[in-house]
Amino acid sequence: MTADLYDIVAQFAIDDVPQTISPLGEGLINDTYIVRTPGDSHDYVLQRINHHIFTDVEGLQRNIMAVTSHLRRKLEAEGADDIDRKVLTFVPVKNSNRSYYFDGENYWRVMLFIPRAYTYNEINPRYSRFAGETFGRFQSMLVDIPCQLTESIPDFHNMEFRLQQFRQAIVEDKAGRLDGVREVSDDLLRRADDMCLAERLHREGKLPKRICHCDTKVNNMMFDEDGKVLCVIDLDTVMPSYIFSDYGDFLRTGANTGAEDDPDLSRVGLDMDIFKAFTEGYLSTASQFLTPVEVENLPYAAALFPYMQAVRFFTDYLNGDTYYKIAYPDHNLVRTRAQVKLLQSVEENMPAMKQFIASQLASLGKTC
Ligand code: GN1
Ligand code: MG
Repeated sequence: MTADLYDIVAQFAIDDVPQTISPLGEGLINDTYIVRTPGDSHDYVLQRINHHIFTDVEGLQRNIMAVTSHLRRKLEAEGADDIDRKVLTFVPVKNSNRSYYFDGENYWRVMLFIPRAYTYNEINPRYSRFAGETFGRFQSMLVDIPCQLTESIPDFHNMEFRLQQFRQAIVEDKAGRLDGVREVSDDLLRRADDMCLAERLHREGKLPKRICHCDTKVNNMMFDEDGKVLCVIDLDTVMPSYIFSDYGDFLRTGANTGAEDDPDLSRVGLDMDIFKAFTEGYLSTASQFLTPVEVENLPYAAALFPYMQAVRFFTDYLNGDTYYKIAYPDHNLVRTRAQVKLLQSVEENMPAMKQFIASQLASLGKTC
């Protein structure tokens, strides 16, 4: 296995010979490695793209290259310093301008490793304010990207589509697990109509799709040694979506008092301090381009993402764990229960969230 990875890295336009290649990070989808080179030269990140999930690797890489070069141009125009730490840099395949390599079986890419940068799985209010600003800025910098991006996973955050997959999993009950967990599926189905609001608004022409990150998990941001956000990573899912994706998915991961897969549900809930700090940061950079319908439905977005994630984890559980990597047999069920608990807590906090957003808008001189 290790020897193969050295062969793969040798396909890319890197002068140094790697010294070590070892696993990096905690992604649930791709396989990621850190490629260390001797001395002071650049280190790299090698990734195997999960092409069973991202079936259009060509389109996905085209999205990523368009986004990173657009962000780089903007940073240059702003006169930003340290740009190589603020946007990802992909290394082309030797003697070509291809950004990925296909070895006959797997797709690979290499990017510069960002030195002195840290990711966190948990976040405090100070960092989450920066995170809000960062994702708001990310969306706003991409508002004028001069090309059409593809949906690297079609219908990725389409709630109606996720429910369709869920209903099919119930009918098929492939792993024979449904009988023991009917209360979970009933609980999820009860909320189905309300949760499809975004798709209805879009059909009515009231909700636009914009370029979003679509996987704004806390650990997809890199911070510098002073706790300032450097850049956003994990760009596979950058695609047209509703802004709810980035707002909602950050809160789902960053404002949970417990873990995404916490087996102790008493630990799981919405942390209102994180919610407030993130929302304040997000509105400070995004309110210029958001429409009233988008702003008004931010609390809905906070509920939508734990709900959608519960539906996705539970669908995978019913299908026999074919999508998410699992660490133990009931992992997807434990994840589902934790997401439902988070959703309940978001629902309880709905009035407080609405009030806070209204107060923020008032201080920015806007109404909703
Ligand atoms: C996956 O790769 P990772 O772990 O950042 C998933 C997200 C889920 C997340 C749940 C392509 O993200 O949509 O929210 O797991 N990515 C894909 O932890 O399905
Ligand atoms: Mg990730």
